[in-house]
Amino acid sequence: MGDTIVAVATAWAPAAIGVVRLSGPEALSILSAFWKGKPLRPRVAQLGEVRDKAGQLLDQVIVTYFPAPHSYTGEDVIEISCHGSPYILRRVVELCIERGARLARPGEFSLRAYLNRKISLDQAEAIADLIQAQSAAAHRLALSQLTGSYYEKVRRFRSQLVELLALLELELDFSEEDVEFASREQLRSLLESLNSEIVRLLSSFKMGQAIRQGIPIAIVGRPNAGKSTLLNALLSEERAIVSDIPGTTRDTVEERLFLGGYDLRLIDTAGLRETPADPIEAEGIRRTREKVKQAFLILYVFDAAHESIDEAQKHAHALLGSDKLPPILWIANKIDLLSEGTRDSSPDVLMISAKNRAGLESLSSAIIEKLNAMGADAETMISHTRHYESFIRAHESVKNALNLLRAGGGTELLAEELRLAQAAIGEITGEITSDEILGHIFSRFCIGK
Ligand SMILES: Nc1nc2c(ncn2[C@@H]2O[C@H](COP(=O)(O)OP(=O)(O)OP(=O)(O)O)[C@@H](O)[C@H]2O)c(=O)[nH]1
Ligand SMILES: [Mg+2]
Repeated sequence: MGDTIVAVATAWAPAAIGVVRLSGPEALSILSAFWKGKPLRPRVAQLGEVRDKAGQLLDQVIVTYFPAPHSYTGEDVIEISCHGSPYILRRVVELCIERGARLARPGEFSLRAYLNRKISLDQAEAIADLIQAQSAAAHRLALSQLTGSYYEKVRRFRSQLVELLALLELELDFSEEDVEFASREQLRSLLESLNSEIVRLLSSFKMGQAIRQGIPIAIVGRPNAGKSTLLNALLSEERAIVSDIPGTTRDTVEERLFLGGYDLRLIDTAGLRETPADPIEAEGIRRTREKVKQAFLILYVFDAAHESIDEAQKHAHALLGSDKLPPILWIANKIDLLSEGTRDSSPDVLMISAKNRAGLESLSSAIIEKLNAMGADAETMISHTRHYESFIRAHESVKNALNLLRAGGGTELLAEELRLAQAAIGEITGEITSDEILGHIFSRFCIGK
């Protein structure tokens, strides 16, 4: 800290405008060396020129000056909006460096914002998420962590723990007098509700993480059922090879699909059968089983011209087992080959013709409905491993505290557990942290943020 950093804050590609950002005590004096315009007034966009050392005009720019502490980083910040030419942007950055600025590291502006207490650590992570969010769901989670329900929940947990702890500590101060400031009954009920809220939050982690990274959904079924045809139909693109030879798909094929505000990782797999034709197909089937384990949802496709739903389900369970399977959507394909009367319609089965792109809308709605039923539409979710690990520790301590209460344990031990829980949650917001953690978090950022 202490030095002045500079970076291009927008993307490196020709665009209408591009922004160079300076932050630090020398920001104003660095700018004034090449700025030709009226003296800068705080938080006013001002038109002027950038001229190089020889006095040559480089660009007409708009400059905004945010004096400390009312800026993103809490330091003096200057934003120079240039024409978005990568050449101009590079030259402006060079001019700043010639005058003593240093090129910022990834996330360094946000790191300074955190160190100057403009944002908390979980908010800094949320800003990185917001920039990277590609789906409505990921955007919603990032906002929830930035200023919304997740942000508030974490702070409420912490303040509840602080309050309880204060009562217990008061009791310890007066320990000679054998008084109970905190009613044990009240304490227990508060801790129990805290406990169940943490348990609920912990269970959201897998989905929260998948929403940020893409929710894996596997298309599974016997060879020739039409899985690859379905993948192509959903993507509206001839992505996977389709043929009437069973065992066409050897390796898994994965593509992103944005559907209903979710970022999905749609995985086409090798058809499952008991007796693979060769070792390559056997390896393909092994990979299918792997993908099934990782998937959040299975689209099980069967050929309705050859199998009834009952037969298909029996086969599926024989091939996949029924242990710990993700939820399954049953999809009867090739209904174009069936005459009206023979369609075995059941409310649990989606009837489609992948080849004719029939029934895809109902299938898409069913996928979204299933994900929502799994809690994917919740707003308050844990989406970072770092938070998850802290919550696990907070949970351990809350559980220990409850056990102590039930066993009539001493105030001292109880207070210690609450202190640990409070510290674990303090790590999430960044009140307690190490340089190693900071380095890891801010390296995820882009340069200029
Ligand atoms: N009539 C009809 N044929 C279909 C339909 N969907 C797929 N097919 C045909 O079924 C055959 C197999 O399709 P694929 O999509 O390659 O089947 P797959 O399940 O990926 O098969 P593997 O990769 O071998 O496991 C191809 O000849 C497709 O044209 C459909 O809805 N109707
Ligand atoms: Mg295939």
